[in-house]
Amino acid sequence: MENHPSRGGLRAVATSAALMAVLALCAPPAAHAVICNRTITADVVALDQVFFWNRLGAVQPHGMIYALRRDVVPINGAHGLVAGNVMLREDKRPRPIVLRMAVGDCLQIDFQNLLNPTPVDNEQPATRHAGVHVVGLQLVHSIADDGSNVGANGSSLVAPGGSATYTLYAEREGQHVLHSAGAMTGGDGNGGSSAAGLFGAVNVEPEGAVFYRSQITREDTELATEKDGFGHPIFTAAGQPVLDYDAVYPTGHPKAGTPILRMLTAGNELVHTDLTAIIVGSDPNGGFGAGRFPQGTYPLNPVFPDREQPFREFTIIYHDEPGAVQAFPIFNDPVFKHTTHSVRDAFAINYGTGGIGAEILANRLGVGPMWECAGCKYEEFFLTSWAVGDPAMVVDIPANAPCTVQDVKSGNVNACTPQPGPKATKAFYPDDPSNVYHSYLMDHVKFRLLHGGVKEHHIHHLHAHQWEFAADSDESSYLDSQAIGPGASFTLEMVYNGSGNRNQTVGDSIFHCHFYPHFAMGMWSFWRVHDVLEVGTELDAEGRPSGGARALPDGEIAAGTPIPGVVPLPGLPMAPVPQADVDIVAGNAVVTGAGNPGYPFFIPGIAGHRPPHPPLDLVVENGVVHDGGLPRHVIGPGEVIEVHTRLDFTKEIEAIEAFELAEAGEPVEQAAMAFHEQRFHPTCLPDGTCDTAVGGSSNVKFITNGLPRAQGAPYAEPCIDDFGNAVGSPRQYKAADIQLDVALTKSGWHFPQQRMIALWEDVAPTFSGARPPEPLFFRANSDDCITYWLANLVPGIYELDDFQVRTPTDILGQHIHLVKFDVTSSDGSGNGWNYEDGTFSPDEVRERMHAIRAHNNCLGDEVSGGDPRDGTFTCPVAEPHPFFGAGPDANNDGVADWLGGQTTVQKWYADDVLNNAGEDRTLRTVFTHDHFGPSTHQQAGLYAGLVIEPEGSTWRHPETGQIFGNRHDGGPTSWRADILTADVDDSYREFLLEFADFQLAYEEGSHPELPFAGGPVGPRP
Ligand SMILES: [Cu+2]
Repeated sequence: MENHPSRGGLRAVATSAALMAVLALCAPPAAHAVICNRTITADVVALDQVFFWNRLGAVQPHGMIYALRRDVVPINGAHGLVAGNVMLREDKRPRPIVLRMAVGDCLQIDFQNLLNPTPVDNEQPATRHAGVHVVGLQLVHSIADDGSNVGANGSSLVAPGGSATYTLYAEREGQHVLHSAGAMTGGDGNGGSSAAGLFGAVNVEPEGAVFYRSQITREDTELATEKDGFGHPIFTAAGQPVLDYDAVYPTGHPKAGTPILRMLTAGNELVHTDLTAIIVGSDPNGGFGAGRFPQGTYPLNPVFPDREQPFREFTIIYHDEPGAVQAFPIFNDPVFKHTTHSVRDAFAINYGTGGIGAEILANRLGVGPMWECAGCKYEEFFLTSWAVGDPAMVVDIPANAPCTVQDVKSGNVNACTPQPGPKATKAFYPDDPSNVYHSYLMDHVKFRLLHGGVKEHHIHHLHAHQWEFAADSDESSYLDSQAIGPGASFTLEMVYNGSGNRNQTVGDSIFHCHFYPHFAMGMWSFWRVHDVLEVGTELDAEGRPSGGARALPDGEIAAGTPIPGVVPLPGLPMAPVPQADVDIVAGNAVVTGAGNPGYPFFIPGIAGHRPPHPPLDLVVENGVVHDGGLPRHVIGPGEVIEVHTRLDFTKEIEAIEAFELAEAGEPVEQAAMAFHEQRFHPTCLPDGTCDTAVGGSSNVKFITNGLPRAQGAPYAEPCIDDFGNAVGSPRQYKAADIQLDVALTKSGWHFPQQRMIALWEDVAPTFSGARPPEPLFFRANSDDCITYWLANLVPGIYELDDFQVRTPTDILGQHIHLVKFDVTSSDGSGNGWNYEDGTFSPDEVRERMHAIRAHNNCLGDEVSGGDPRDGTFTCPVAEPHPFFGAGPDANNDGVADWLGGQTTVQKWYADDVLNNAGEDRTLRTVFTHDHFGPSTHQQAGLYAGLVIEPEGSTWRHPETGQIFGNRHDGGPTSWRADILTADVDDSYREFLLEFADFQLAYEEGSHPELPFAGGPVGPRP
């Protein structure tokens, strides 16, 4: 503590009194020896480990990681486990190590440095000393527990071969970045050993907690299942296996005597270091309510109605600057690298990435799961598992084979040619095959969010679920986006019992860095919420899904890819077993039998291709379907014309096989809707206690949404209270995405491809210049049930300009934050195995019609017709948009631009956010944007804001006095308003500001050769 020079007698006295008080508060640990509830031991080594970032081929030859000694083996058995001769066991996926302890425990890390004494390549730091430094935990014995070499302290790092012990104490729940302080910086400030992967986490659980595995193989599910006297597995009356959470591997098994699910041995040694876990507060092997934490463990907060349940934990570590070797040599090509640099695999979560560049290139090269996806154009298929598989999957033959690291680094695009077509035959690591984190509907979930990287800040954003910044405060900020910097960490406790949120929405919720360049460079993953029990995919002797096994579809791997067994939380009603059967035939899921097959098998997609729109997604108004003449469908292989140059990534479908899908849902979708329309499903507890009487009065019911299917919400009606009742005041918005030349400054700077959102009645005045262009700001009152219509009047191509390459932008969506919605169908995006929830550009509608007509040998064309089958799905013909008509012909191609225009539906609920006094704090300010092409055009203006006002408010223009929100399209609206609240004394004036960066703009009169070069029609600001 610094001694400040005194500036006067009185001041000096005050200062020293304050100093004394501070000293008393931080009395040194030596004076109060730490008393450890338990001492947990972890036998940790550091090793060099090559790992793949994903299935397309990005690789980390210079990888350095931590692992438990029991999880590594010698590379050369003859030399034993010595520094430089170490690798992970074959069945163990390279992942950041996660050590767990509880409040009041001590953690003793017995560390040995088994790194190669010399760097394996010139990407690794030269320093080979290493240790384990944990950010923020207390040192128990001495400064030697710090795992560092700083100041005048002795070094607590060790050279290769050396060992050290670090003992740490935890005082409060949370999570702590763990890393080596041996090589903290490297060349170009790249972060040394952390960039290579040498980091992990220590998670501190509530006092007394016991930790279990959450995701396991089918084999482990079977081994952990209770057996009868004959050794046969015991199943509940509803067909689920009865689990013994404390089972150990049997005699004769290579891991005999080791706990299967429990992460600690009886002697408190950590034997599992999974990213995911089940955290339990008391004995899990019991009936209803088993495994709970003691009452009073957490303060009350109405957005967390039951914080004492056992919970599922996802450890999510963002990291950057890994120096990954890319999948394809084109990333190092002297010309092309300027186009591909910003889309390489460079930003990661838990040693996995899904960079958009390699995905698009794989499609263009005809390799990987997207190898024959004709409909995959550009940014829009980036996140759909239907086309690209689950993110960060690792397979036996990567898509870039036979390219080597040397080929890729050479920067010579001709150094190798990836063998075209499907090559991979299996996905590895069936308990952890991808960057997908699993739970069941209604599971209480906490994210342990950490930044293990070295340089950049990130914005963790999660779809369809929220947390509060400080869950222990009932006045804390309600969030779905939060900044995190290197070394920092947060616990994100998910509101309303977590999985599926208040409306029990099944499906994939993506989380990603909201900095788009980082997102595009691979920083994204999924939280998958299941509606049926998953016991793990049955595998054959080679580790592939067995014939007839339930597995995920795949565009490349014919046997499909494994689904981990998702261990049920103890003491809670288990998800039912799937009703209809699933097996994989030639990569596609085949559903047989009646009832719900479970997510994602009710979604009628084709593996390796873009998924269909959701059912009940097209607007029907006065009996007219807003489909532009093209009904709901899914497309398969086809013929395309494509360009991929440094400046142009155009792709057009020429001929395509398409299959019409019922707008009301195919039979399998209707079966899943019927399942989710039933709120209570009698089921069993993990210990075998059942409620098999339908309508019986026990608590053993699995809960789903229970309200009828609706437009924009086929499986999870958002306007619902916590007891399953329909709620909310209806509010309707009708909006359109438009493109026009917008003036941005008084001096005439303008942007010809400005893309923005306007309400329907505001579109014409905005085009004519009568209304100044502004971001769409719109409002709802708390408890409003919002139906949002989205028409897309934007061209299907972003034209080449001085800023960006020519790219397809064939679909736009309205992704929204904070409000409640059905994530499969109102996410405004196409993430994971969900539907493609967006509105096609009229250009895309006509292009698909053209290709379908070509495939079916229709006479004439999609604009004028000319075939007797015109107007059927076989020979579709474009229709004008029911509200906007056929539109202008701004691009002078002889076809009205809006011919074929569609309108789709989103449904959102502005639910309340109560404090302990029962006051509604409202969701407040809600960001909304397109999620299909944000890297292309968010900076071109495509963003908006929804503000949730107090319940019962009216809104008024501050200057004209006009009342907002009474028009058929939800307008009028503005960035400013007087908010007249129910209690007039609370009324306020509101100004809404949308900050944006990288706005594209041209000087007045520059580049007359560009499209729309005539300058803006509209007024200057
Ligand atoms: Cu980021």
